[in-house]
Amino acid sequence: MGQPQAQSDGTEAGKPPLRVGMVGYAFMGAAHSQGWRTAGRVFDLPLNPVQAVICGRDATAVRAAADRHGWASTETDWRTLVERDDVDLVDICTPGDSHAEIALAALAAGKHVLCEKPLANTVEEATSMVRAAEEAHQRGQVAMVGFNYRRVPATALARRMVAEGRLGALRHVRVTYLQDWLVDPQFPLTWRLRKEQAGSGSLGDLGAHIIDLAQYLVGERLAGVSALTETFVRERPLPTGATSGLSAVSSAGTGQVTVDDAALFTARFPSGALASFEATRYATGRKNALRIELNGERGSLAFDLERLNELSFHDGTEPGAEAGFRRILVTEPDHPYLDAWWPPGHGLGYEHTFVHQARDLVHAIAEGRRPEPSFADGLQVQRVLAAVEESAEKNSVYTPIAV
Ligand code: SOE
Repeated sequence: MGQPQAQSDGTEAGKPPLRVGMVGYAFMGAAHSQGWRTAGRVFDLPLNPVQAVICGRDATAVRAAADRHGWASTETDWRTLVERDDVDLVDICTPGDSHAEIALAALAAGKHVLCEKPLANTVEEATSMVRAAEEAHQRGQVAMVGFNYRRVPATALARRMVAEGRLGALRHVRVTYLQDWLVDPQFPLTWRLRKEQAGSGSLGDLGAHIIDLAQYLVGERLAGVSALTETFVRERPLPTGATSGLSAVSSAGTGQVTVDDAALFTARFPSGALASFEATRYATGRKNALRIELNGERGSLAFDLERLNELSFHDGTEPGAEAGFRRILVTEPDHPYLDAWWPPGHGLGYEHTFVHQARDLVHAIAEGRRPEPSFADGLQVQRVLAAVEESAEKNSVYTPIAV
């Protein structure tokens, strides 16, 4: 007795609910659903997440998504969802061209907001979102941008080790995010390849992740960039019907690709570390290879998303004859997030990052504090993306990042 009672939906009674309304139900919608469904079952949360309503334009498809992912009801117009009295938080999992409009309406309606990355398609949109989020914060609302790779236990541990000074002053930050789903020139022209919907290509989709992750690990914001971007295949077949995740079927007719296929840039951190970034959808054989290596005067750390339960650490203060990179298996209960999960050695995966994201957001809401990453953090990443585009247009001219 005295313990919270489990309800039939597996969450705990006796806690105030946090009723979530999600807009979008494709790849990211499915991933965020996992997060909301599981966070309250694994972690002892101050609020009880409830999957109240999911929204999509196709009534049949959104009903199927609700049944599959555990949502209690459906809407086909996001405007109705954001006005519903039984929604406390709006989770935006749509393409970037609708982020600002939905977020502004949700904040105006008194809701907390979680918005998938990148925060918006332009700096202007992101700026308006930050302004609205700051005003809403005065009313007790919370707004977070979804950079889920901060929530891999190994990256959170890397951040802790850098902050503790285990690497000393940083000299190099080397980051790549490599996928290959566009290698086939017959892959159709989905929304991710259209500037008006996606904002940019590999840059905003993959580059945004590695910019955020690098800045999070280093604990500083980039000062300026020199960039190259390229669109290797400029015309592609048009898709037929719905696209799912990264796959789609093509039909007759072609259209113009209006985003970058790959983006490369070098950058400076204010404390002097040099950084290099590469984001591409053309790295044949690489599926979701996000890798980061940090070299400091006392040691180095390396992480690879395709081996996400591991961190490589070289302690440069050890005697040279015995020193070398060693593998830290990040599954111990005193590693970030892991005290709530399985015994040591029983690793986690991609989907758990969304569970951790939901957990952290629930805590921020209950405590009334700004979450990390905030909309302001999302805006700053947007400014880096804009500087990369500007530099690439000017043949790699070093471009300072606006503050
Ligand atoms: C597609 O490139 C994608 O799904 C991104 O949009 C996600 O943010 C990333 O986590 C995986 O790849």
